Parts: sequence; C-alpha cells; structure tokens
Amino acid sequence: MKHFLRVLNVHVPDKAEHLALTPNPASRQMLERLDGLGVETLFDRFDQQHPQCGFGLTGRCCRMCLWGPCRIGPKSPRGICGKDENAMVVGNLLRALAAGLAAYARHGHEVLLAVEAAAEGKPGLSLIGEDRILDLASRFAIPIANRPVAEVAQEVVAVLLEDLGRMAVRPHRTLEAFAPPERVETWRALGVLPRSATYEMMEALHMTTLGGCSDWTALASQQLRAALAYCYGPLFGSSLATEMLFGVPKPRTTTVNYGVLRPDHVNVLIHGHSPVMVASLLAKLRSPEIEALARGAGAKGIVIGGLCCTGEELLARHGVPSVTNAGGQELVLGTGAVDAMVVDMQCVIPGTKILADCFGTQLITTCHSNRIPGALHVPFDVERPETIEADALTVARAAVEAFARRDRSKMSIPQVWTSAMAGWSTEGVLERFGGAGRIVELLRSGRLKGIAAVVGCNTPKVPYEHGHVTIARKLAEADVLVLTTGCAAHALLNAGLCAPAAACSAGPGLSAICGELAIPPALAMGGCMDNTRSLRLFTELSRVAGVPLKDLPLLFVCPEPGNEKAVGQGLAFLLHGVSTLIGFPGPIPQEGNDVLDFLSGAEGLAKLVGAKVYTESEPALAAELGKAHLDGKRAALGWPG
Ligand code: BF8
Repeated sequence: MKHFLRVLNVHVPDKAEHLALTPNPASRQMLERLDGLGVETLFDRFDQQHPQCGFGLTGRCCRMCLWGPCRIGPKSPRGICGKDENAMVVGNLLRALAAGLAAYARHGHEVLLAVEAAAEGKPGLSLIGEDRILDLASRFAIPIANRPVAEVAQEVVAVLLEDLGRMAVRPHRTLEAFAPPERVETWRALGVLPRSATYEMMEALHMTTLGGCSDWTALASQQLRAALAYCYGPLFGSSLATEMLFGVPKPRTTTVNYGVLRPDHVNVLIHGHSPVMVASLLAKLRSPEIEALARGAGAKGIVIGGLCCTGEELLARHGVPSVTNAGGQELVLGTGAVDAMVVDMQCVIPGTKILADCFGTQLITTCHSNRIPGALHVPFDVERPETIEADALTVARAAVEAFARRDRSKMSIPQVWTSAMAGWSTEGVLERFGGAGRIVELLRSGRLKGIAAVVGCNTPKVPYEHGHVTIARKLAEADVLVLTTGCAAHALLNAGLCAPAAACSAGPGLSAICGELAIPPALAMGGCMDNTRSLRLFTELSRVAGVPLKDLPLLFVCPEPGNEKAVGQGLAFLLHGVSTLIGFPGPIPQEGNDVLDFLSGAEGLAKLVGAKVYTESEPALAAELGKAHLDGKRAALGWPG
C-alpha cells in the first residue's frame, strides 16, 4: 500500500511500489532477494516510519531551542517563544542549508589542504592539474611568469581557503572571478553578497537560536546569502581543488552497474566523497603486491567499483566502473559478493553496517569524521599526508584479506551491465561542441530546445530512480540536453542514458547532435560538487549569447532531494536565475503559506532573481512542467518552439 501524506496531498511509495517502478533490473533483483531473505533495508524502515509526522513534513516542527519541540498547527499558531510558522519554516530550511554547507566545507577543506601539501612537496600527493592551477591563477590575478607551478598553486589555495573561512569584510574572490556581472549586481542590490562559507554558516545558526531572528524575510535573506557562500566557497572550492590535484577529467567509456562484480574476484567498493585517499588506494589495489596477495588468496583478480560521488570521481578520472548510489548502498551488499566497502565522508548510511554484517562484508572507514561501530577504522589525516601510502596499503590489504572469509552460499550477482560514457567537464563539453557559440546557435535554432541539469540524491519518498530516469528520458525526447551528477548520474548511467547509443532515444534534434558529436543525450559531469561545472557552462552560454541566465532555456531538476546538501544546490542555481524543479514537495507547507509564495509565486524569488521553484512528484508531469518552462523561455526570446 502506498502511503498518503495528507498535509502535502501526495502519495509516497511503499517497498512494493519501489520494486515495481525502479528502472534498474539489478536494483529490483536485489530488493526482491533481500525481501525474500528477510533482510531489512532503508525501504523497509521507510515503511515502518509511517505515518510520518505532518508537522515535520511541512517544516512546522521546531527543535531550535531546548524549550521545545514545538509544533505549529490550528491549535497552536506560535511556538513557545512566540515564533510564527513562516519563521519556523524558513529557520528549518536555513539550518538544513547550513548543515549542507558544513558538509561541503569539510570536503573542500580536505581537498584544499591536500593541494597545499602537494604544493609543499610533501610525500604521497602530487599536483597533476597544472592547467587548472594556471587558469585559477589568472582569474585571481596571481602572477605566474617564471614561477614554479607549485608556488602558484599555494597562492591559489590561499584564496580558495580564505573564501571558505574569512571572518573579515573583504571581497569574495571566487565569486568575483566566476559569477556573471549581471548576477553580482542583482545580489548586491538584494544585499545578499556573502562574506565566506564559515561566516554565513555561523550567522545562519546564530540567527536561528532562541530569540535570534523572528523576521522570516531576514532569515530568507540569510538563506540566499548562505546559498551563495555555499556555491562559491565549498562547492567551487571542492571541484576546482580536485581538478588542481588530479587534473580536469576527459570523457571515457566504460561498463557500469551491479554486473561488474565478479564471483571469482576480490570485489572492493569505494564509497563517499573525498577523492584524496581513494587515488592512493586505487594505486595500491592495482599494484603487483596487492594483486599477488589476491591471487594468493585464490582470487582471479581485483574488481573495484564506485558508489555515490566518490564513484563518479573514480569513473571520470580512472575509468573505475560505478555501481550504484546512496539508495543502492545497502542493496549492492545483498549480492553477497562485496568483500570490502571502503567509505570516507557523507551519505554513508548506518544501514550499510547491518547489511555488511549479514553478508560478511568488511566495512572500512577512512575519515576522522565518520565512525561506524564495528568497522575497521584507518583514518587518513590530510594534515599528515606522509601516512597516506601506508594507510592506503593497510586498507588494500584488509580488503583483499576479506576475500577468504566470503560466504559463497550467499552470493547472487545480478547479471546487468551498462555501457556508459563519463568524465565531462565544462571545458570538455565546450570542446566537443566546438565552443559556447555553437551551443547557443543550436539553442537559438531550436535543434536543441534547452539544457537541464538533472541531479541530486535518492529519497524513499519517490520511487527509487524512477523520477531521475523518467524525467531525463522525457526531456531528451523533447530535444533537451541533460547534464547529470551525483546519485542522479548513477541512475542515468545504469539506465544507459549516458551511452552514445542512447542517442536514438532522444528527440530528432538532440539525436542528430549526439550522432554528429558521438555523445550521449545525458552527460555525466561528476559528483555533486561538480554541479559547478554545469553552472560554469550555463554562465559561459549566457555570456556568449548576451542573454542573462534567467532568460535562457535552462533548468535545474532534483527529482529525489535527500541530503541537506541538496538545499544549497537548488538555491545556488535559483540565485543565478535558473529555475528549480523538485520531485518532492517538502518540507514547506503547501497551502497559502508566505514561504511557499516566496519560493514559487510571481512576487517572491521570481521577481528578485528571475527564477522559481516548481514541485511535482509524478515524473511524467514533472517533465511536462520542465518542458513548459523551457518553452516559455524560448517564446520570450522569440526562439522557435
Ligand atoms: O553529494 S547526490 S545522496 S552522494 S548529497 Fe549524497 Fe545526495 Fe547522493 Fe554525493 Ni550529493
């Protein structure tokens, strides 16, 4: 039975509906198998949580002080402190944004310190992305003539680190270097130019403490300020620093999906977000020493697979097959063939340990911030990079040693493989198309009707991966080029939409373009922080077209918002004038609420920044909404529909 959420007037799926609608046969097979074995996953626990609290679902539950929790409803229109519904709803959203900001800041900080360590010549790390270092240096007006790249890199890192943590009132250098001037003026007029990620995070928490700020419009302003800090601090910082360290990826084709696991190989999955240690781990797992260890244990070799954003990173830069996303992290353990799962930071749910114990998988944690009781903990400390080689070797050994303990009676690997092309960067897309001018020409002529970034997490509140795949397919059929990252990218990769062969499923305009350029209709752009690549591409198109971002046929689509990090992603694009389509309507009240009007109405964000939020949980309808939005932009520009 589906669950009906009365306060939001939507149905959410039960496990049976997930099973019926999830597009990947491998996920379906695993859901059925685990169901048969009586092993619980997040999909069972979601069912157990129903009915979910209507106050929480609509953002009207406050736990921002110790007087509460307070709930706002007809009987009690204010919290104990006197806070009203609007302030509570925005306050909750602001806190979610601050948590997401903290997550990316921690991620960005780790990668930036790794770049710094590499630039200082510390062992275990090296600077491969010379092009990105020089590019950033020129954007930040850092002299490069007759200077070693490492020295230039240190100055670039100093700028990025300062944008992450500045307390003083000084210009935000990354924002100034990358944001479109028209947008900067809009943000200045709104008074939402940020100081730094850390400062805006502090202010967000400060404003939402007991007796902090009760004016919801001021909280909404802070939301916008913090979203810009999120975008141009942690998000740009993580993505660019990773490119400084490991280079800008290039498109490459490989095979993905659950079928890459092999019964007679050591199967190691790498899961999380930080790219720093995984590069060393990969080198160790591919070293003759560890290969020999595997063969000595009776394995025919080592298979490495990627999950979540680390999976996207490994796929893009090293051609390591990706397997699944946040929603599938338990399911893949149900294959009984995963000897070790190595996890670093974020989106690693505690349920993985339960499944790991059921199927004998060795769980290994490598980040100080993420401990899981019972897992082997080999923490990598970026401030002591000299241990990275030894740490990676310890992890690789432990992963291979787990092979001997595998219970082969529990093995069942779905025989599902998909060909996929990944590794698209801003520069890679521009180069393949022949420049921004060519893309603008395609948009103007109507051969391409628009570009949509279909991104984001998984949530059990919509049928697993069904929204991602349905929306992307329907947009591609309507000649809309899809850019994808994060968990959405895993869904599209496994569905075959990121393979050039999928060109035939696109509309006539996009299909012909894909054929000419040998590209798929959905371009996998990396992990979630690499949404900055799509944003930079959009910005470049706007510059070359001479049309503000808010007027172009562009869209940001998040069919399955899950992690708090998703709040900042959507807002960042909104602030640039790119409307956002969300696949689940919450946590905001749906009827006659000022916050909803602000996000979705004509007088709020639409007036301030030229973009608004659409919500639609039925993916076919969501795709129609998206197409109508893009058509509207085209019509306003006088471009053919
Ligand atoms: O940063 S899409 S569930 S994996 S948060 Fe997490 Fe969401 Fe997946 Fe990567 Ni992004």
